[in-house]
Amino acid sequence: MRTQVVIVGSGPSGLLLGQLLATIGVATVILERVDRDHLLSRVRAGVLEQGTLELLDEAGAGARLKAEGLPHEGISLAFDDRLHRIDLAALTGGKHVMVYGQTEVTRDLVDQREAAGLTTIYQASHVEPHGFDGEAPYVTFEKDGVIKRIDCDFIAGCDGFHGICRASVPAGAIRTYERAYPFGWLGILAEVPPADHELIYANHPRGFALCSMRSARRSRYYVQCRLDDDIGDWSDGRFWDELRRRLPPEAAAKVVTGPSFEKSIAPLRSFVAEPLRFGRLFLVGDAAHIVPPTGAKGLNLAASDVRYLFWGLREFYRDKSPAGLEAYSGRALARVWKAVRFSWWMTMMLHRFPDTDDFAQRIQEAELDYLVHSQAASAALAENYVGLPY
Ligand code: RFL
Ligand code: PHB
Repeated sequence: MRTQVVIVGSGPSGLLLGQLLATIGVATVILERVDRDHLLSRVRAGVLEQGTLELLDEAGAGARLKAEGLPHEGISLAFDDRLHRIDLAALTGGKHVMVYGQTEVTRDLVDQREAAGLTTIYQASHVEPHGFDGEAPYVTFEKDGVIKRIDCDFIAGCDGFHGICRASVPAGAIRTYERAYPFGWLGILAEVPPADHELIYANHPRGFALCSMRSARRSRYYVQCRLDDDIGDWSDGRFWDELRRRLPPEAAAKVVTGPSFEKSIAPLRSFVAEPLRFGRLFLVGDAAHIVPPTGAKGLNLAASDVRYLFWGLREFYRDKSPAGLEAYSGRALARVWKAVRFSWWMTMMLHRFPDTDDFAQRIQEAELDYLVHSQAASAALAENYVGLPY
């Protein structure tokens, strides 16, 4: 079997790249480890930058997003028992973000791919990229007990943090940077109206909390927890009590409780691998970098990488020029590192660290106070939150 680009991984990066390439007639095959139902049941990100919306639209997957997404023009920071609104739109010349679940983004892209009759091979195991340092790369995998091979021009490693593509690069050719944080986020989904019409990021002596949503009837909440916490010890009752204790009274009073239908703990990590190109293999999205979710940047960075790689592949196939592919790693990483910085900074400012001394605590309080009272500082947060320009 032969195609132009083999895409490993059918998460948002792989699907979006596949649909964009389809708009210029470039053939792709997606190899995905899990089955279709599993893929469509994952709950993750919720905040999309305008640049991500534009790219989804360009890929032909923007219609439902425009009809059902919730545009947000502000967020609130909560500390000292008060809410402080950051007016994203006023501080950025009218920009906003869209609240729309990653689960829905994935579904829209899968629908689009299926409608176009493009190939995705689910439950492909033992996927392995080969020959990407030469002119004739190929990928092998096992499906239903049979080993298969696809020859291609390029391999896009869109297979997430635990994927095989980054792991296939010789150790001496790649450099990684990492920071692990000493806590996790316990997240729930519940069929209850959100506490507020905008997101609330709370710094409280008991730990961070976040009020988010998926729709006017569905809420997404998170509380900072210990990394060794057992999910079984977090009953719904305990979760709701803890959430309300960490919010200012005016917000806590508006929390509507109900049974959760999803509950999980995620560790927080910053990670970057460099470069993003190894001959004819490209790393994209979580396969190359991870940010803590505090800045709402992971999915948006995946879309940012896809945009630059799409430009490079378009230049290669349409104009017969390798320049865009050669520029991919540098262009993408410049944007990645700024989002890594922003996500790290939001994480440091909003969480309680187990080993914080009094000095560090007072610095964190001064930072929050400065942030909400300085137009320049608020504008810097807003500019990053809505997404830096391309
Ligand atoms: P994904 O989504 O991990 O998809 C990778 C796909 O590759 C498949 N795969 C393989 N396939 C074949 N062979 C192999 N060997 C394979 N190994 C893996 C996997 O099954 C999977 O289908 O990576 P992608 O596409 O780069 O997308 C990245 C985003 O999913 C991620 O950055 C975001 O979810 C991060 N994130 C957030 N991002 C935002 O922009 N805004 C947010 O508000 C936000 N909130 C979050 C988040 C992530 C969270 N968690 C759980 C990590 C909140 C949370 C709690
Ligand atoms: C979410 O709705 O899941 C969400 C929103 C904002 C974040 C992280 C996650 O910063």
